[in-house]
Amino acid sequence: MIRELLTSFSLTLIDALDTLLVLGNHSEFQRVASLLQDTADFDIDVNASVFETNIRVVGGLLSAHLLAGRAGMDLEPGWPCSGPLLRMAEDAARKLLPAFQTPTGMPYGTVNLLNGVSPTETPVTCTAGVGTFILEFATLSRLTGDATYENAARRALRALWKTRSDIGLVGNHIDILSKKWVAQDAGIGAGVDSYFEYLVKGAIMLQDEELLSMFLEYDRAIQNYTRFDDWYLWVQMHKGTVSMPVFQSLEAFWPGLQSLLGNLDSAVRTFQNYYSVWRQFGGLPEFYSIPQGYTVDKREGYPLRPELIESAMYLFRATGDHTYLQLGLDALESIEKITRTPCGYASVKDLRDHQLDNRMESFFLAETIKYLYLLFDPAHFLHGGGAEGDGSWEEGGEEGQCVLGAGGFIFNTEAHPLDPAALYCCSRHAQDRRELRDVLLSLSEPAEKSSSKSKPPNQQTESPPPGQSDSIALKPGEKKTPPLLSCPVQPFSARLSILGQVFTDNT
Ligand code: DMJ
Repeated sequence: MIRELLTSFSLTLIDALDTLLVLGNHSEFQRVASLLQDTADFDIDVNASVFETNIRVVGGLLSAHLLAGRAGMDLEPGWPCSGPLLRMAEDAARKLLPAFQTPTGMPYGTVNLLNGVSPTETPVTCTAGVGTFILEFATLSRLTGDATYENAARRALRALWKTRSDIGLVGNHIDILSKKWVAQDAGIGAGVDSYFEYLVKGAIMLQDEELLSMFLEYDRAIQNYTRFDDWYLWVQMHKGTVSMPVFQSLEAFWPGLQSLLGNLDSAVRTFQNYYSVWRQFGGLPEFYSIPQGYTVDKREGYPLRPELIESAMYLFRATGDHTYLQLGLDALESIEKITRTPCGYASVKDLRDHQLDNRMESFFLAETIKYLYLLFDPAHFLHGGGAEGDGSWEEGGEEGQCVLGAGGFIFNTEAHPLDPAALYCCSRHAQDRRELRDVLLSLSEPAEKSSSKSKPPNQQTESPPPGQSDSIALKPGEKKTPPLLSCPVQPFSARLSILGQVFTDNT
């Protein structure tokens, strides 16, 4: 599937584009961004994974769009609320929307980019394939003013939330039409991982308490039923009995996520468990049997995944402990010594004998390299929180009203950074324009007529995303509440520290 995507719409180029900027290669970023604008085509007869296309292509284009100014690209007036890379991201996302047109709102796993969902498509989707859209889709909606994307992602999230078991867990694969759980293993790894990641990061990026409370409820059940000695096992979602006592390499994102929530002690202990596996093999095997302390048959490979390095980056930022730099050095050494080939870095087929595979995943360029670089560059602008004049923020928007990057960045699950300040700035401008239009309409037209025109076309049937209310005109008895985050008056990091108290109170 990914191979198909790669050849037909430049998946690797899109996935790797923002890494060029992170490494400081502006000229190559500009060349590739222009090349993509001239050549990438999503109007093709290809069956694509809805999840992968979203995290790699939509996410990659959105972050390239948001970073285009720093890369020295020519920006059109109105950027970051408009721009060619944003339009490309929207084109790609529009191709995914037919998958969400289901009675439940939960998406199919695969869509044909030209023809929509095949009538023979399976309705069985993994949990992450349902719940990993809010970051990209809300970014699109808030930058463009078209609420369709965020509404689709939220509808899917709410539908999935309702399917949790009586003990508060979700399984691995669900029938999106009947809402029946087809695979009932509950855990934090493959098939589920980024669902939890998006509840937390969505809560932070959108200052959204609904997403946060969903996560906190899941987290209570996860800690209760799946955690043993700071390992996380797989359990039956209805009974909580252990079904697979394995650690999967994909689970290594969890300590990083915990550190975002302020659960540092637990994050550090779990990281140490995972790091001990890394030291045993010089990499993380896809599956590791906890009771046996060894790899699992046919899952001995290490496809250069980023997750442990990603967690090391967050934990080094949070603690300053050099253990995390040591993991970075170990990773660099393994990657250079074991996986380097004349034309790329190869996935390790078997960590026991360091046999290589003839493939390199695009997440190696999008994530592994980026997180490694950021681990060793704590002053990088993507870490945020810098002082005025250190390049951590830039101006954007009409007449430069947007202060971009000042509140840090949220990485999507493919390590594509998204800028919450841009979202707030663009949705505020869209709101200003709607308010101005409402005022002008109310002056020129009779009351009922103007009220029927007050919604933008895309919001006629769906409610707008929070922060994008249609009108400033207050209904009788209604109080105007200030937005949770006001850009650019208050830096995002300041708001985050307040939200952090909510996180720690509950855990
Ligand atoms: C990436 O494609 C994403 O992080 C996804 O959520 C799962 N992990 C792979 C890389 O390991």
